[in-house]
Amino acid sequence: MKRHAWAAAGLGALVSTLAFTPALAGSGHGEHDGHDGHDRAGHWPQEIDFKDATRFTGEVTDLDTSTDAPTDGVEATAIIARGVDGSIAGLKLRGFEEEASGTQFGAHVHTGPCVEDEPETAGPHYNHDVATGREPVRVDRSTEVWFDLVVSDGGTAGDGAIVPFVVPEPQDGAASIVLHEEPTDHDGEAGGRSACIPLD
Ligand SMILES: [Cu+2]
Repeated sequence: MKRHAWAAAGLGALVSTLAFTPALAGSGHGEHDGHDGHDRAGHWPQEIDFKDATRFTGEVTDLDTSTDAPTDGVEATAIIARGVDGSIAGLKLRGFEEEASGTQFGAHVHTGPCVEDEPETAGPHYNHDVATGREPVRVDRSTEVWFDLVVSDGGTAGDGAIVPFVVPEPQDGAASIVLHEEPTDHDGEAGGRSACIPLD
């Protein structure tokens, strides 16, 4: 709970800091000494040794073209940055219609790819306990990547997540982010699947 509040509050700083993190700003695998932030001292992302990141920018994939959904035609920017023993993920959406203002819904990292009109192809949530064989499997913000989204008056929505595990590469089990119709409940359920953001 505390971790998530911190993550949400830090998203703005996270996104701007990511842009200035040498390992991410360059070709993606550049060397850095990790001590270049004296004017940003105490800024938490400096404590994470980023190894690499997955990024996507573009229109979301419609998982149900037969019905109108608030996410139709929305543009997404997603980034998942992997550290040594944790990851940070950021999701930004823009281009919602005016009447979508105030709409709340959940999104999660899923295992399968985005295919138009095939919501089930995106598979289940990526769950780190399932991936590593840990029992009993926990379904929460410490084992899965969840985003809580609320559409602003300006037609945007965004959220961030910090997780205590390394999110795998897309081909190894974290292939997409699925946007759902409802907010995420305690069991990780968020209703139907409206759109999908490919990470592969
Ligand atoms: Cu989901």
